[in-house]
Amino acid sequence: MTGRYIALEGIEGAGKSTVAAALADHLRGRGVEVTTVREPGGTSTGERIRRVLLDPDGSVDPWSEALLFAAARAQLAAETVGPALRAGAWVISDRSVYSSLAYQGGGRGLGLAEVRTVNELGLRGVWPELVVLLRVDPAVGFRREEVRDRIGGDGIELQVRVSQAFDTLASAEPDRFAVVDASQELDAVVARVCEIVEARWMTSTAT
Ligand code: T5A
Repeated sequence: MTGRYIALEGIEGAGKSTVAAALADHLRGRGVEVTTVREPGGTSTGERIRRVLLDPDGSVDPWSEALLFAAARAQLAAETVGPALRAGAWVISDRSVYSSLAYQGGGRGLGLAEVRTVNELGLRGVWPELVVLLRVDPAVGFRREEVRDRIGGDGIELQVRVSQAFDTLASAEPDRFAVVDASQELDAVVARVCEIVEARWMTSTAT
């Protein structure tokens, strides 16, 4: 048996962490075994890489940045996500490989295809089955964010480019992506995301 791999995506302040936790609670309430992870991070190695990547005082070249995100993700796939899926758990991930495509590929201008290739090498098929894109105006997301990391500190212009890249990715893979208006009240966003997941995989047992 294999589980389901669901990623919450979007720009800073879209609500990914909050909605990922609420979705995990919802699914556990429905009897599903859930593993939650975040990117970058989620493993001891990955959390160390996270500190390097997000240190506001750090200096990281764009390709070094892309490769560090890919390295943290490869570790997470090997150590946590792959084994959880093989054991039949559902993995809810706060960000995923699609963040690298949007931020490094689109936002930093390294190219979506190039960044996809380096990530594919490390992930070896461990790839999100459903990507929920929480879509919000960059100015709104930016206002919601309480603490700015090194990448958030690069300003709203980066967020605008990242947001455009997410839209491109969603259009290119409409079966994998579900786009949700994250400018709504939080309760409405959570309800919509739970509804999408239920409709995709749990319709026959939905209450
Ligand atoms: N990154 C990451 C890359 O460049 N490449 C990659 O491959 C990866 C994986 C770290 C940084 O790394 C970059 C992107 C980031 O710059 P992170 O730790 O996920 O990524 O950091 P952020 O995205 O910056 O996390 P945030 O916490 O800002 O955003 P979230 O998770 O989208 O938002 P959340 O849930 O924490 O909510 C923020 C606030 O908004 C409120 C919440 O209550 C909270 O106070 N909120 C709402 N308020 C009103 N209405 C709603 N609908 C709301 N939804 C949330």
